[in-house]
Amino acid sequence: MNPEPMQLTPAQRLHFDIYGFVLLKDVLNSNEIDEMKSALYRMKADTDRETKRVYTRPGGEHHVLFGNLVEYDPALLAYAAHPKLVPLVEEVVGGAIRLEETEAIINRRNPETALSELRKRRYNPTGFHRGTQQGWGTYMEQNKFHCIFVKTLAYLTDVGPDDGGTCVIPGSHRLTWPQNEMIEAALADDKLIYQVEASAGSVLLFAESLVHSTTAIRSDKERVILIAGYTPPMVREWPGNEVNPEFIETLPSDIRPLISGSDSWHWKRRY
Ligand SMILES: O=C(O)CCC(=O)C(=O)O
Repeated sequence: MNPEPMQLTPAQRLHFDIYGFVLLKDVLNSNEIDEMKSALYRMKADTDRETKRVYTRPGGEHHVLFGNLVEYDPALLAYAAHPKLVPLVEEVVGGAIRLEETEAIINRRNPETALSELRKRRYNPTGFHRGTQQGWGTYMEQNKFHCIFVKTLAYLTDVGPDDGGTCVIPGSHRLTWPQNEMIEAALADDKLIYQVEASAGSVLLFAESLVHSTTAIRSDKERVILIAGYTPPMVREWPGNEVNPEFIETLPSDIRPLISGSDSWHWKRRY
């Protein structure tokens, strides 16, 4: 018999509905963290990574972003198909899901920015954005908030107040305000911003309609995060995240629809 799929507790679901995110503690164990982190450092050193379809967006010496990761290493595939996380994402999407993207960021303090500058503000978001919005990317079903684009962001290093935890504008996931006006208003009063602090192995589950940002690091610690994005199966992957069909053929049949989106319009809803 299959075990009951994991669910958000009522408190976690309420947090998600009110604020647009919830931090899940101790999701990944130390083996998983080590395997995922070492795959990402191997990728960073691997000049041949493009042959496995990985894309790279360098943001300077101190910040590198990799994408389309599942073919690169089984530990990264395992994160995208994580049995603890997939049911929770399905719950807030409202049905079966497909993988839309995988990305990772390894970043440090930007040596070109004076620490005194970074100390002037409580939070230093580097670029607030969102990938969908209230109205066309969200819906209510049986009184619960749902989003058709949801991410899980795993912290693979401990992230304290100076270590660049993700910044969010809580509650923005349900607002129809123009994005720029929300960002401007929140930057004018930092009580409207929340910066995540988390131990390694914690996962931030959030709706992509939530305005969020990478945060400049003030400490000397390097941060490593791993991200997976999901949508219902009829939605396309983010450009650059196309997974090789030959690789999909090699996958166990139970995760093939998740990685490929093959269910398409035959969406198995939860309702
Ligand atoms: O770097 C972070 O903490 C946030 C990453 C992000 O903005 C995203 O996944 O869209």
